[in-house]
Amino acid sequence: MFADRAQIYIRSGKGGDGHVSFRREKYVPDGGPDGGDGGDGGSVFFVVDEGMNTLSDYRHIRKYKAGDGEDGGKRNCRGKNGEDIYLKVPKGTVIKELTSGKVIADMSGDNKEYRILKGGRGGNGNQHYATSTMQAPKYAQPGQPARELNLFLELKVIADVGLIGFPNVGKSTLLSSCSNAKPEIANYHFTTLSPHLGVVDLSGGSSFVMADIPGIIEGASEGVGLGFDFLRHIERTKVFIHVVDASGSEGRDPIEDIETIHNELKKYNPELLKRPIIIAANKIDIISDEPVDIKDDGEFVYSEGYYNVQRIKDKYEPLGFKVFPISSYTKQGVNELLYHVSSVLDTLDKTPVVFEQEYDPEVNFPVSDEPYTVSFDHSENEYVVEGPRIEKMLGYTNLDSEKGFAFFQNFLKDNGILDELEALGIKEGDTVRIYGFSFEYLK
Ligand SMILES: Nc1nc2c(ncn2[C@@H]2O[C@H](COP(=O)(O)OP(=O)(O)OP(=O)(O)O)[C@@H](O)[C@H]2O)c(=O)[nH]1
Ligand SMILES: [Mg+2]
Repeated sequence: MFADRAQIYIRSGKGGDGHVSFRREKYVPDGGPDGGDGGDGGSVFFVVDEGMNTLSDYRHIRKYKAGDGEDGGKRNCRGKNGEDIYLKVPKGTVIKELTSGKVIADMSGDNKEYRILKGGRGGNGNQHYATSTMQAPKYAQPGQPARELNLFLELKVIADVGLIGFPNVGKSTLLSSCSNAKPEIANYHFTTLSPHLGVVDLSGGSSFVMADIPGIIEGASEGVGLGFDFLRHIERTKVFIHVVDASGSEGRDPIEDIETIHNELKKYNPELLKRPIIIAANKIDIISDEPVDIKDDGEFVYSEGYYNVQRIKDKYEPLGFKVFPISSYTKQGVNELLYHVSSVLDTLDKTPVVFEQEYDPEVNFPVSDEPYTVSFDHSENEYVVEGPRIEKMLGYTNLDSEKGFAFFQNFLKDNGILDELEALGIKEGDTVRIYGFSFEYLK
């Protein structure tokens, strides 16, 4: 099976702990603190690899961990940073949080590299905590914890035009006849099992990308056939070419086929039906214009296929669909179809369909309800907020980013910590210390 979905687990590196130690030198009796800082944990990145077109690698290996930062050492020795990891994915991969299904990032367009989890910051060694009143600090900051995420990766191809239709109607034949793509073509259903992309170059300079997806059958939107696996790939395409077998060579009625597929699209995502759909009435080369019979009154009777193109036009043109009789096989009518598609694309917004972020790993994570304390440190003239909950929160939050900082401020507010500081008499401009970070208090 085509691997265009995968579930993986990722973890960033833990920050190394700061070290507690004191200088010991000959002839120097009481050395000052010289505990080094912990190294930063490694981050996890996603990068687009233009050469990749499936997620199959992620089916074999499902756990990815960045390196932990090393703890700090004696003599101001800083721990080594943990190794970052870069996970390569094909262009068009949408990264979602597994349980909520919310989009974290869409690796398409300009988004070629995305840091999904930042490694934990290394903790400060005790050398940072020496003050005029505390010359031998026994405190060193622990490194920030590692963070983890379970992800769902989905490849949604990027193309301007999507070929849709029942199996065996000639979608792949059409793609191969007008582009550089070489999809498999055969006279059986579900020949195509994965999307193929081809670039269609028209004389005159315009070009577009066309995607051939596997055939759609009734129930596809509920998972029949390969169901969702297929429909997902046309979510980004702006225009559809709906290919039907106008010759009726398999004994099905093309109008019923069109209705069935419109229904499946609607059930899957009603937005899809709002996009332009152009009908390609295919296989006209095998529609015979020889009569098969003559009525008593002398009128010719033709095969069913003979009437199909007109029936399709009569029904769909008044509804606003353009109908092009074509043969993917002999290429009859194909150019007219392609030039029309190109002119429709010209009228549409060029920006690709991109999935917006719904979940930000920097700010969405479980908040514990462990205790915290708020106090005033008279010797330092600072307000101090501490406790396991605060430390954990701080560990998770990237205070260097504006969003992370705003999030942490909200956290302090929502948990009543600001109220407690106020109750202790804090004033604008006073200093608040939280695990080695100092902030000026602003209302
Ligand atoms: N005579 C004739 N045969 C065609 C035409 N287009 C496709 N075929 C034949 O129809 C069969 C199916 O063609 P494909 O292009 O594989 O059809 P498909 O829609 O991609 O099928 P799936 O991948 O199974 O969904 C093949 O045997 C083709 O040679 C056409 O215009 N005329
Ligand atoms: Mg095919």
